[in-house]
Amino acid sequence: MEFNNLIYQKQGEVGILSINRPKALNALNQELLSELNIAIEKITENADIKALLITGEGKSFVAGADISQMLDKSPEEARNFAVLGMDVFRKIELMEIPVIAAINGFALGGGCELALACDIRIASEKAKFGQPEVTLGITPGFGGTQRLPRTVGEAKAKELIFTGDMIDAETAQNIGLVNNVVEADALLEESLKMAKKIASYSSIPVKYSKAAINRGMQMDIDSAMELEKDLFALCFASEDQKEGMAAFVNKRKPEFKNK
Ligand code: CO8
Repeated sequence: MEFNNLIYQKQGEVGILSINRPKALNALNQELLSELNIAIEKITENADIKALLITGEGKSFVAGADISQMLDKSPEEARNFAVLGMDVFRKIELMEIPVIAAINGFALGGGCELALACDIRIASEKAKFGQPEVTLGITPGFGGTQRLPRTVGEAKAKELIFTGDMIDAETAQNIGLVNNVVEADALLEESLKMAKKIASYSSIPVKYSKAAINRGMQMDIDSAMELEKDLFALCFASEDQKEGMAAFVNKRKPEFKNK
Protein backbone atom coordinates (compact mmCIF):
# COMPACT_ATOMS: atom_id res chain seq x y z
CA MET A 1 0.00 0.00 0.00
CA GLU A 2 1.50 3.32 -1.14
CA PHE A 3 0.41 6.59 0.49
CA ASN A 4 1.65 10.20 0.71
CA ASN A 5 1.05 10.45 4.46
CA LEU A 6 1.19 6.89 5.78
CA ILE A 7 3.72 4.08 5.91
CA TYR A 8 2.41 0.54 6.17
CA GLN A 9 4.54 -2.51 6.81
CA LYS A 10 4.10 -5.96 8.26
CA GLN A 11 6.17 -7.92 10.75
CA GLY A 12 4.86 -11.46 10.61
CA GLU A 13 1.22 -11.30 11.61
CA VAL A 14 1.40 -7.74 12.96
CA GLY A 15 0.74 -4.67 10.82
CA ILE A 16 2.46 -1.35 11.58
CA LEU A 17 0.74 1.78 10.30
CA SER A 18 2.74 4.94 10.79
CA ILE A 19 1.31 8.43 10.36
CA ASN A 20 3.89 10.16 8.17
CA ARG A 21 3.47 13.92 7.94
CA PRO A 22 6.20 14.91 10.38
CA LYS A 23 6.68 18.47 9.06
CA ALA A 24 3.23 19.31 10.45
CA LEU A 25 3.66 17.03 13.48
CA ASN A 26 1.36 14.52 11.73
CA ALA A 27 -1.63 16.87 11.88
CA LEU A 28 -4.67 15.22 10.28
CA ASN A 29 -5.68 16.97 7.08
CA GLN A 30 -8.30 15.87 4.58
CA GLU A 31 -5.82 13.88 2.46
CA LEU A 32 -4.31 12.09 5.45
CA LEU A 33 -7.71 11.14 6.87
CA SER A 34 -8.84 9.88 3.44
CA GLU A 35 -5.68 7.77 3.16
CA LEU A 36 -6.20 6.45 6.68
CA ASN A 37 -9.72 5.47 5.71
CA ILE A 38 -8.46 3.54 2.65
CA ALA A 39 -5.66 1.89 4.64
CA ILE A 40 -8.01 0.67 7.37
CA GLU A 41 -10.48 -0.64 4.78
CA LYS A 42 -7.72 -2.51 2.91
CA ILE A 43 -6.21 -3.97 6.07
CA THR A 44 -9.67 -5.14 7.14
CA GLU A 45 -10.39 -6.63 3.69
CA ASN A 46 -7.00 -8.39 3.42
CA ALA A 47 -7.46 -10.01 6.85
CA ASP A 48 -3.82 -11.14 6.82
CA ILE A 49 -2.71 -9.74 10.19
CA LYS A 50 -3.77 -10.54 13.75
CA ALA A 51 -2.95 -7.21 15.41
CA LEU A 52 -2.31 -3.65 14.22
CA LEU A 53 0.01 -1.01 15.66
CA ILE A 54 -0.60 2.66 14.94
CA THR A 55 2.26 5.08 15.57
CA GLY A 56 3.67 8.37 14.27
CA GLU A 57 6.85 9.40 12.45
CA GLY A 58 9.08 12.01 14.10
CA LYS A 59 8.46 13.69 17.44
CA SER A 60 4.68 13.57 17.29
CA PHE A 61 2.04 10.85 17.30
CA VAL A 62 -0.61 13.22 15.93
CA ALA A 63 -0.80 16.92 16.96
CA GLY A 64 -4.50 17.10 16.14
CA ALA A 65 -6.62 17.96 13.17
CA ASP A 66 -4.97 20.36 10.73
CA ILE A 67 -5.74 23.82 12.12
CA SER A 68 -4.80 25.74 8.95
CA GLN A 69 -7.22 23.57 6.96
CA MET A 70 -10.05 24.15 9.46
CA LEU A 71 -9.57 27.92 9.80
CA ASP A 72 -12.04 29.04 7.11
CA LYS A 73 -14.53 26.19 7.20
CA SER A 74 -18.25 26.89 7.33
CA PRO A 75 -20.29 24.96 9.94
CA GLU A 76 -21.36 22.53 7.21
CA GLU A 77 -17.80 21.97 5.96
CA ALA A 78 -16.60 21.54 9.55
CA ARG A 79 -19.31 18.95 10.14
CA ASN A 80 -18.25 17.03 7.01
CA PHE A 81 -14.66 17.08 8.23
CA ALA A 82 -15.75 15.79 11.64
CA VAL A 83 -17.74 13.02 9.93
CA LEU A 84 -14.67 11.95 7.91
CA GLY A 85 -12.53 11.68 11.05
CA MET A 86 -15.24 10.09 13.16
CA ASP A 87 -16.02 7.47 10.53
CA VAL A 88 -12.44 6.35 10.11
CA PHE A 89 -11.83 6.26 13.89
CA ARG A 90 -14.99 4.19 14.29
CA LYS A 91 -13.72 1.78 11.61
CA ILE A 92 -10.53 1.39 13.66
CA GLU A 93 -12.55 0.74 16.81
CA LEU A 94 -14.69 -1.84 15.01
CA MET A 95 -11.78 -3.80 13.49
CA GLU A 96 -12.01 -7.42 14.63
CA ILE A 97 -8.30 -7.49 15.46
CA PRO A 98 -6.81 -5.58 18.40
CA VAL A 99 -5.33 -2.19 17.59
CA ILE A 100 -2.49 -0.84 19.74
CA ALA A 101 -1.55 2.85 19.67
CA ALA A 102 2.20 3.21 20.16
CA ILE A 103 2.25 6.87 21.18
CA ASN A 104 5.66 8.34 20.45
CA GLY A 105 5.02 12.05 21.13
CA PHE A 106 2.24 14.63 20.98
CA ALA A 107 -1.26 13.09 21.04
CA LEU A 108 -3.35 16.26 21.04
CA GLY A 109 -6.92 16.91 19.98
CA GLY A 110 -7.61 14.54 17.08
CA GLY A 111 -4.40 12.68 18.02
CA CYS A 112 -5.67 11.90 21.50
CA GLU A 113 -8.99 10.94 19.88
CA LEU A 114 -7.21 8.58 17.46
CA ALA A 115 -5.42 6.92 20.38
CA LEU A 116 -8.76 6.60 22.21
CA ALA A 117 -10.24 4.71 19.25
CA CYS A 118 -7.51 2.06 19.67
CA ASP A 119 -7.91 -0.85 22.08
CA ILE A 120 -4.63 -0.44 23.98
CA ARG A 121 -2.40 2.62 24.38
CA ILE A 122 1.34 2.31 25.05
CA ALA A 123 3.11 5.63 25.53
CA SER A 124 6.71 6.71 25.24
CA GLU A 125 7.89 8.59 28.33
CA LYS A 126 8.08 11.61 25.96
CA ALA A 127 4.40 11.46 24.94
CA LYS A 128 2.09 14.35 25.76
CA PHE A 129 -1.69 14.22 25.78
CA GLY A 130 -4.44 16.78 25.70
CA GLN A 131 -7.66 18.07 24.18
CA PRO A 132 -6.65 21.69 23.46
CA GLU A 133 -9.68 22.44 21.26
CA VAL A 134 -11.08 25.00 23.73
CA THR A 135 -7.98 27.14 23.16
CA LEU A 136 -8.97 27.30 19.46
CA GLY A 137 -12.61 28.12 20.05
CA ILE A 138 -13.99 24.65 19.25
CA THR A 139 -15.06 21.43 20.96
CA PRO A 140 -13.40 18.07 20.28
CA GLY A 141 -14.92 16.73 17.05
CA PHE A 142 -13.48 13.26 16.43
CA GLY A 143 -15.18 11.53 19.36
CA GLY A 144 -13.25 13.04 22.29
CA THR A 145 -16.29 14.16 24.28
CA GLN A 146 -17.55 10.56 24.16
CA ARG A 147 -14.51 8.26 24.32
CA LEU A 148 -12.46 10.29 26.82
CA PRO A 149 -15.08 10.19 29.63
CA ARG A 150 -15.70 6.50 28.89
CA THR A 151 -11.95 5.90 29.33
CA VAL A 152 -10.86 8.19 32.18
CA GLY A 153 -14.21 9.01 33.80
CA GLU A 154 -16.39 12.08 33.47
CA ALA A 155 -14.59 14.35 35.95
CA LYS A 156 -11.09 13.97 34.49
CA ALA A 157 -12.44 14.18 30.93
CA LYS A 158 -14.21 17.44 31.75
CA GLU A 159 -11.08 18.84 33.38
CA LEU A 160 -8.93 17.99 30.33
CA ILE A 161 -11.49 19.28 27.80
CA PHE A 162 -12.45 22.47 29.71
CA THR A 163 -8.86 23.51 30.56
CA GLY A 164 -7.13 22.33 27.36
CA ASP A 165 -4.18 21.35 29.59
CA MET A 166 -1.46 19.06 28.30
CA ILE A 167 -0.49 16.12 30.51
CA ASP A 168 2.61 13.94 30.43
CA ALA A 169 2.71 10.17 29.93
CA GLU A 170 2.97 9.35 33.63
CA THR A 171 -0.13 11.43 34.43
CA ALA A 172 -1.91 9.83 31.48
CA GLN A 173 -1.15 6.43 32.95
CA ASN A 174 -2.29 7.49 36.42
CA ILE A 175 -5.72 8.51 35.08
CA GLY A 176 -6.08 5.35 32.96
CA LEU A 177 -5.62 7.04 29.61
CA VAL A 178 -2.65 4.82 28.72
CA ASN A 179 -1.92 1.22 29.66
CA ASN A 180 1.88 1.44 29.94
CA VAL A 181 4.66 3.98 29.73
CA VAL A 182 8.00 2.84 28.30
CA GLU A 183 11.36 4.40 27.45
CA ALA A 184 11.25 6.29 24.15
CA ASP A 185 13.78 3.97 22.46
CA ALA A 186 11.84 0.88 23.53
CA LEU A 187 8.38 2.02 22.38
CA LEU A 188 8.17 0.10 19.13
CA GLU A 189 9.86 -2.99 20.53
CA GLU A 190 7.57 -3.12 23.58
CA SER A 191 4.44 -2.43 21.53
CA LEU A 192 5.44 -5.11 19.01
CA LYS A 193 6.13 -7.55 21.82
CA MET A 194 2.56 -7.16 23.07
CA ALA A 195 1.10 -7.30 19.54
CA LYS A 196 3.08 -10.46 18.70
CA LYS A 197 2.03 -12.11 21.94
CA ILE A 198 -1.63 -11.48 21.09
CA ALA A 199 -1.01 -12.66 17.50
CA SER A 200 0.48 -15.93 18.80
CA TYR A 201 -2.97 -17.04 20.04
CA SER A 202 -5.98 -18.09 18.02
CA SER A 203 -7.60 -15.00 16.54
CA ILE A 204 -11.05 -16.36 17.48
CA PRO A 205 -11.11 -15.76 21.27
CA VAL A 206 -9.32 -12.44 20.78
CA LYS A 207 -11.90 -11.12 18.32
CA TYR A 208 -14.81 -12.45 20.36
CA SER A 209 -13.37 -10.88 23.53
CA LYS A 210 -12.96 -7.52 21.77
CA ALA A 211 -16.54 -7.69 20.48
CA ALA A 212 -17.88 -8.72 23.89
CA ILE A 213 -16.08 -5.86 25.64
CA ASN A 214 -16.82 -3.15 23.05
CA ARG A 215 -20.45 -4.06 22.48
CA GLY A 216 -21.09 -5.09 26.08
CA MET A 217 -19.87 -1.73 27.41
CA GLN A 218 -22.75 -0.08 25.53
CA MET A 219 -25.40 -2.47 26.95
CA ASP A 220 -27.14 -3.05 30.25
CA ILE A 221 -25.32 -5.68 32.32
CA ASP A 222 -27.84 -8.50 31.76
CA SER A 223 -27.82 -8.10 27.96
CA ALA A 224 -24.01 -7.89 28.07
CA MET A 225 -23.82 -11.15 30.05
CA GLU A 226 -26.04 -12.79 27.40
CA LEU A 227 -23.60 -11.59 24.74
CA GLU A 228 -20.68 -13.08 26.68
CA LYS A 229 -22.51 -16.41 27.04
CA ASP A 230 -23.15 -16.53 23.28
CA LEU A 231 -19.58 -15.68 22.30
CA PHE A 232 -18.13 -18.03 24.93
CA ALA A 233 -20.32 -20.85 23.57
CA LEU A 234 -19.31 -20.02 20.00
CA CYS A 235 -15.64 -20.64 20.88
CA PHE A 236 -16.59 -24.30 21.37
CA ALA A 237 -17.54 -24.49 17.69
CA SER A 238 -13.90 -23.78 16.76
CA GLU A 239 -11.05 -26.21 16.11
CA ASP A 240 -8.79 -23.93 18.13
CA GLN A 241 -10.77 -24.48 21.34
CA LYS A 242 -10.28 -28.25 20.95
CA GLU A 243 -6.61 -27.73 20.10
CA GLY A 244 -5.95 -25.30 22.99
CA MET A 245 -7.49 -27.58 25.58
CA ALA A 246 -6.05 -30.80 24.11
CA ALA A 247 -2.60 -29.19 24.16
CA PHE A 248 -3.02 -28.28 27.83
CA VAL A 249 -4.21 -31.76 28.80
CA ASN A 250 -1.38 -33.42 26.81
CA LYS A 251 1.23 -30.97 28.14
CA ARG A 252 2.30 -29.70 24.71
CA LYS A 253 2.24 -26.35 22.89
CA PRO A 254 -0.96 -25.63 21.00
CA GLU A 255 -0.92 -25.15 17.24
CA PHE A 256 -3.70 -22.72 16.50
CA LYS A 257 -5.17 -22.47 13.00
CA ASN A 258 -7.56 -19.57 13.59
CA LYS A 259 -10.42 -21.90 12.73
N1 CO8 B 1 -2.46 21.67 12.56
C1 CO8 B 1 -1.67 22.19 11.60
N2 CO8 B 1 -0.33 22.36 11.73
C2 CO8 B 1 0.23 21.97 12.90
C3 CO8 B 1 -0.54 21.42 13.94
C4 CO8 B 1 -1.94 21.27 13.73
N3 CO8 B 1 -2.74 20.70 14.64
N4 CO8 B 1 0.30 21.15 14.98
C5 CO8 B 1 1.52 21.51 14.59
N5 CO8 B 1 1.50 22.01 13.33
C6 CO8 B 1 2.62 22.52 12.54
C7 CO8 B 1 3.03 23.91 13.00
O1 CO8 B 1 2.19 24.89 12.42
C8 CO8 B 1 4.44 23.96 12.50
O2 CO8 B 1 4.43 24.24 11.12
P1 CO8 B 1 5.51 25.26 10.48
O3 CO8 B 1 6.85 24.61 10.74
O4 CO8 B 1 5.15 25.31 9.04
O5 CO8 B 1 5.37 26.55 11.21
C9 CO8 B 1 4.94 22.54 12.66
O6 CO8 B 1 3.76 21.72 12.76
C10 CO8 B 1 5.75 22.34 13.92
O7 CO8 B 1 4.97 22.81 15.02
P2 CO8 B 1 5.54 23.82 16.12
O8 CO8 B 1 6.59 24.70 15.54
O9 CO8 B 1 4.36 24.49 16.76
O10 CO8 B 1 6.22 22.78 17.12
P3 CO8 B 1 6.47 22.96 18.67
O11 CO8 B 1 7.32 21.80 19.08
O12 CO8 B 1 6.93 24.33 19.00
O13 CO8 B 1 5.02 22.80 19.36
C11 CO8 B 1 2.88 21.74 19.71
C12 CO8 B 1 4.37 21.57 19.32
C13 CO8 B 1 2.76 22.14 21.17
C14 CO8 B 1 2.23 20.39 19.49
C15 CO8 B 1 2.23 22.83 18.81
O14 CO8 B 1 2.55 22.56 17.45
C16 CO8 B 1 0.73 22.89 18.92
O15 CO8 B 1 0.23 23.42 19.89
N6 CO8 B 1 0.01 22.36 17.91
C17 CO8 B 1 -1.43 22.40 17.86
C18 CO8 B 1 -2.04 21.41 18.82
C19 CO8 B 1 -3.54 21.52 18.80
O16 CO8 B 1 -4.11 22.52 19.16
N7 CO8 B 1 -4.22 20.41 18.40
C20 CO8 B 1 -5.65 20.36 18.34
C21 CO8 B 1 -6.13 20.71 16.97
S1 CO8 B 1 -7.89 20.81 16.89
C22 CO8 B 1 -8.37 19.20 16.77
O17 CO8 B 1 -7.60 18.28 16.77
C23 CO8 B 1 -9.84 18.98 16.70
C24 CO8 B 1 -10.17 17.59 16.18
C25 CO8 B 1 -11.59 17.52 15.76
C26 CO8 B 1 -11.84 18.28 14.49
C27 CO8 B 1 -13.24 18.22 14.11
C28 CO8 B 1 -13.45 18.60 12.68
C29 CO8 B 1 -13.98 19.96 12.47
